[in-house]
Amino acid sequence: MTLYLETEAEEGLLLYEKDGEIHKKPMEPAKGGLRVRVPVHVSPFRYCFLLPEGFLGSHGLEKTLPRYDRFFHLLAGSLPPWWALGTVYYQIFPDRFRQGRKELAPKDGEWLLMGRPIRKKAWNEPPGPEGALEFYGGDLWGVLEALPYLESLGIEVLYLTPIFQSPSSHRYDTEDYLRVDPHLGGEEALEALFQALEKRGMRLVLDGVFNHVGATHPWFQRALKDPESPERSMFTFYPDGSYATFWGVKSMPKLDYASPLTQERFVHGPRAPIRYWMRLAHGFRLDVAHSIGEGGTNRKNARWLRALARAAKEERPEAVVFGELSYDAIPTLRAHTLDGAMHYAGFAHPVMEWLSGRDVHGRPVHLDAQETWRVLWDHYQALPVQLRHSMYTLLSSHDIPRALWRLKGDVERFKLAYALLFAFPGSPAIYYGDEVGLSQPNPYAKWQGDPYCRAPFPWDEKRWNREVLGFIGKLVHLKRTHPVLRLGGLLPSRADKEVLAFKRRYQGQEVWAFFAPKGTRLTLPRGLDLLTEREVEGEVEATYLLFQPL
Ligand code: ARE
Repeated sequence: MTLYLETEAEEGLLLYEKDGEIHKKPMEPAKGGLRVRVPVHVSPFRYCFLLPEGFLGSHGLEKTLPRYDRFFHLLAGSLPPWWALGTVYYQIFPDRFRQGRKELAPKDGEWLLMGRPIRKKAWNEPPGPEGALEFYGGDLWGVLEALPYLESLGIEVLYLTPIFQSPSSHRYDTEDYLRVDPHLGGEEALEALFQALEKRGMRLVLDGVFNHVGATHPWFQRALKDPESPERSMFTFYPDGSYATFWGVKSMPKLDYASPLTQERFVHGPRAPIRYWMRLAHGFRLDVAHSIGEGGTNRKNARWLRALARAAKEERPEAVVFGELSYDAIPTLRAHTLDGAMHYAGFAHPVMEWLSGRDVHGRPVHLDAQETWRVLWDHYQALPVQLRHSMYTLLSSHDIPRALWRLKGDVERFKLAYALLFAFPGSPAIYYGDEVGLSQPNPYAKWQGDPYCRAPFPWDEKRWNREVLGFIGKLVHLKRTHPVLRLGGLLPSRADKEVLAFKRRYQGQEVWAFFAPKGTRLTLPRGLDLLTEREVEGEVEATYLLFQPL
């Protein structure tokens, strides 16, 4: 395989690791930089460069030889499908997006969840503190109805949070993996949605909750009631009678992947949901991917992530399988596991900390543009080279406060954040409603995402922020029509306390991106302002700018 390095340097060496030793290979000049053929003999293949100005590894230039974990990592073997590179996702929380068939909605008090009756709320009521118990009655027929809207926005892939039969409104407590929740329209609605998406050239990613099941799942009920049952092996029971869970949540007993029965039911068997549903999906997001493993822990985590991804691809070779990795995604991704990650630490957290002055829990933090850039750059550089463009990258999600709310309704700053999301490498994800300026009801004094970030989508267009909608639509269009934004490498540019700037470069095309919440003055050559489609040259004032030199 040939590696290209975009650089001004005229000579350089490739340094790579083999059998614990460093080997050297001279690089030859190529257009815009240097080139070298690499002998990939193990995966990950670890390498860095020696250039006249120093060693270049995943943490940037260093004066001395970097440690191995600061080398670049190249994976051999299966790659993310081509369509997942820089693609535009739209995340839907099915109970809250759109109601297609009123009669499907659960009725007030229809069943108990953790001993309490569920509630049916009106579409325009704000979400209250009872999250999991509150149903609005959105369904998959509603999503189907909304496809013209989503297509006109330019969305390429829908990611739905769980849709299988479950007692809560978030449906992360699965009761039956082979049944689409009847309140969402059942398999008939999923099939119709899938067909309609395919017709439009769009795709569907489902949420795979395979770390735990819901406590009402018959497998767990059997295990709980009968210690002799075969299902007992699927979970981890402790001597005091308690059992392993997701995060201490009793209604979510954790699966033990050491059990052959768990393996059969979730990985190898034909009815393993990740196989079974590949007929009606193009991929899966693995919920709590970092936690899946054996013995009530994440032991052999990489092994089981790999096995799950392989199972999906056996059914559909072009499937995408990415993990929810809410901490440091790098070690998991380097271990040859998944096609990418729904991640927070590498983008959403630093960007929102910089722009809002608070972390995801509402604690004050101070991060300037330069420090923010450092985090983004380090994370990007440290990713396995093949996965940089398939990372599911977001600003808002169903687990964290909405970006607009965190920015206290400051639309200009919100636009800046979205422009940065779309300019940065990765697959940008729009959380339903962000594009029309949907925010959260509660005051800032009570800092919380879930359940307040899950308000129903406002279909009354009078409530839409048209400016935001037009702006995000424009960003989607730019991402889709400019291969440089989709596939281009990332290059550092100016970074100081006030301005975060970088370049993207791809096959001779460049885009320069500038972000300065307080405004900045730039001196530019002749070029195009991609957002306004106007030609600019010389001194300009900007808070954000996507610029293409001519
Ligand atoms: C409910 C309540 C919460 C309460 C929680 C614990 O609504 O207010 O805090 O219970 O008692 C699902 C539902 C949630 C529900 C939860 C438990 O959607 O509404 O919460 O089940 O019943 C961490 C994990 C990460 C996880 C997030 C939520 O590492 O895997 O927390 N995300 C997934 C899904 C969730 C889902 C589950 C897991 C369970 O996306 O929607 O919850 O299936 C910071 C923190 C991290 C945190 C991360 C992301 O970085 O430090 O710990 O991740 O943010 O939020």
